[in-house]
Amino acid sequence: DKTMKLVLVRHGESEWNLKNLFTGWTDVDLTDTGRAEATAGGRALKEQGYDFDVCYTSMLKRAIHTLDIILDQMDRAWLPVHKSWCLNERHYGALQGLNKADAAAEHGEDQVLIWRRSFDVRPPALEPGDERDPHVQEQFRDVNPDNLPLAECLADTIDRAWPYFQHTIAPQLERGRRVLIAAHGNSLRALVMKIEGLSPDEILKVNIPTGVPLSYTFDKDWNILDKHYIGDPDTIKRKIDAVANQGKAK
Ligand code: DG2
Repeated sequence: DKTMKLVLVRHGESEWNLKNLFTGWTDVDLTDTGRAEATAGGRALKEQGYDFDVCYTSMLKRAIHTLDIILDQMDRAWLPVHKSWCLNERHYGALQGLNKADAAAEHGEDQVLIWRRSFDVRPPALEPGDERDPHVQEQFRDVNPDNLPLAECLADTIDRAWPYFQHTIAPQLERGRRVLIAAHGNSLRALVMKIEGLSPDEILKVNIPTGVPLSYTFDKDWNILDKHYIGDPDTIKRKIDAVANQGKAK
């Protein structure tokens, strides 16, 4: 079997997903619902016969804990896990901590859609030295400061997530290793855009549900032989619509 197997999963519901706040690099934990989503995702992977050789995640605990829960469900807590800031969520700049529905009421739903889903429009940046500035956060002290953002559009996230995928993850897949990546709505949209060769217009409409594994099978030339979410189609559609609707004014 010369096919390559990759599964992507967005973390389960976080404390700030529940409050509908722009999160980005804010290091909030999962809610009980989020932990239950991760448990269900891990169980579904096991039931459907999935297995992995190596795992990747971000440096943010909502993704790390989701991966831990999934691996526990699969009795694979011993698998190697690599953490990188390159898989962190898109940095949401000065929007971090604002409510998405309030922002839509104040600035309009069109503006919020641009902030959330445009390919190359950056949200407003943090002031350097802001307590949310990753340059002053201990968590990112080992990252080259020149690489740390004050705000990112999706194109910026692609510029760090895609080279990491190409140089670090893709060689593992090409050697036949089965890979699981636990990351975030927009860092996964960055990977999906490149993996599927989508245009900025096409990726605008892509919303990734929380805690639902997305399975890809490629041939040796990276053509997609199969792509599907693992779970009940109605539940998945409801979750995708809920993500899309987070930017509507109440
Ligand atoms: C969300 C995504 O990130 O938000 O940063 O607010 O996946 O870590 O919960 P995640 C955030 P949207 O771009 O979907 O608004």
